[in-house]
Amino acid sequence: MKNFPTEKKSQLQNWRILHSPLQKKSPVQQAAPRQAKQTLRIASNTPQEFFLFCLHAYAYCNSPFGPYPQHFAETHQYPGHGHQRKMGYDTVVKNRPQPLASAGFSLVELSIVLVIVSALLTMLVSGMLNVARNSAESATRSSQGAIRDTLIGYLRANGRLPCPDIGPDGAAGISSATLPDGLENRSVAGNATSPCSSGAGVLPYATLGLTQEAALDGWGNYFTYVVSNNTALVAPPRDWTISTAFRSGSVGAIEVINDANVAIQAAVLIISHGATAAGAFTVKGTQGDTSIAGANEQANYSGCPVDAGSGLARCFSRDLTDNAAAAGGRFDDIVMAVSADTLKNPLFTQGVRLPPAADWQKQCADLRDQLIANGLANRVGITPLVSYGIAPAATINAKLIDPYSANPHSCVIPVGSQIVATSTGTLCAATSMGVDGAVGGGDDLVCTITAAELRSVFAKTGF
Ligand SMILES: [Ca+2]
Ligand SMILES: [Ca+2]
Repeated sequence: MKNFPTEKKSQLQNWRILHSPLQKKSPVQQAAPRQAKQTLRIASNTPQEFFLFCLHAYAYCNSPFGPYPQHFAETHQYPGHGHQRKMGYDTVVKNRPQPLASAGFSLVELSIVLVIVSALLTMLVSGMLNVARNSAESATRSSQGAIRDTLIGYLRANGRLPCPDIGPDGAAGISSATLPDGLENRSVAGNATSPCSSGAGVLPYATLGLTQEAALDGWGNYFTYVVSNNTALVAPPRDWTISTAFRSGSVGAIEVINDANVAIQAAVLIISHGATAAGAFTVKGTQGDTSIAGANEQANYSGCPVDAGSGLARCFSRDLTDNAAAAGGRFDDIVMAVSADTLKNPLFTQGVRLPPAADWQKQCADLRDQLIANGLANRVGITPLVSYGIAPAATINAKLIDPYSANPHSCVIPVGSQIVATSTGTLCAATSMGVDGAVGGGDDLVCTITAAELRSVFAKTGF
């Protein structure tokens, strides 16, 4: 470096050590933050000197070929020496682009890059997992909605709901060796008046006329189906699986406890055991790992054990949590609780069934019509001594079906009962328990047929 002042040589050397990728650096230098552009002021007196500097600085300069070095002139004050004017060229240098092979990263740089990349990956992976989970969850909810609608159709057509499928018909239950066949299981196979083998099991998709796929949740495992089949509680009726037991006033035998610890009554549950599939039955006939299930999940795959207090089958529907220490343990089930009204109301609005009060009144009116028809058919005598035999040959033991109870109420008209012009009193009285399922309480429904009522009809024919 001919004509290159020693002072500048050393300044240059320092700069090279700091910025050249080929130079060995001290740990302190390595840790120094790398800057894309460094400004180094070299008081070069000529452009040639400046260019020479650039070559040795292993750096791009504002070279004589490109943006020119900026001339600077400063006045410095040196104590005792007065003012001195210093002139030269400002050199703006930046690191040379380095060949990839030699492009080194300091440990700090590398770790920053790694942190950023891993953060991005984490975001990406968790985003993908969220998308997958959301999509499986929405597929699950949509399937549950379709199953609920199918159950309403089945109830409309059959006056009852199917029993759960607990394995091939005739087998004791689902095990790894026995795949569910999608057909309901009853104590007497194929006999719809016999009780369910179990109140909980796999959704009986074939009995419902659904495909196997429709019985699978968003994670490809069978939905658990829990149906009210409680015959121990007679009023209100809670067995939905036998047509003679199902009533317009039937209520659910299941309660679902939510996060607020509120019990919601349901007639049917359609349960997905979530991403973990703890306790779920798989298409292979195996059961998902039960050892990872929380206490509430356990209840959900164990057929909702009956709660001693309420006497109802109890299951749980809570927000998703991975926290095993949360009340009820970890939980990722997606539970659709279908209420009695959700199942029955479409039947009422479509006129397939009468709502309870109208149902009771219709039974009462039908009995009244029967007595009138009997009387007219067995009319004896002529005006004014006509008698109408409403039970001339046998006792009429009319069974009025209480929509709010499993028990019928009899209305007995003894043999030989007649209506004459002077007949008074009540011929028949029956009382439904009402929505509370108990006698009294101000909600009972009464059916009363009086002699005066019948006389007023008969009068039109000749009293
Ligand atoms: Ca079956
Ligand atoms: Ca009552």
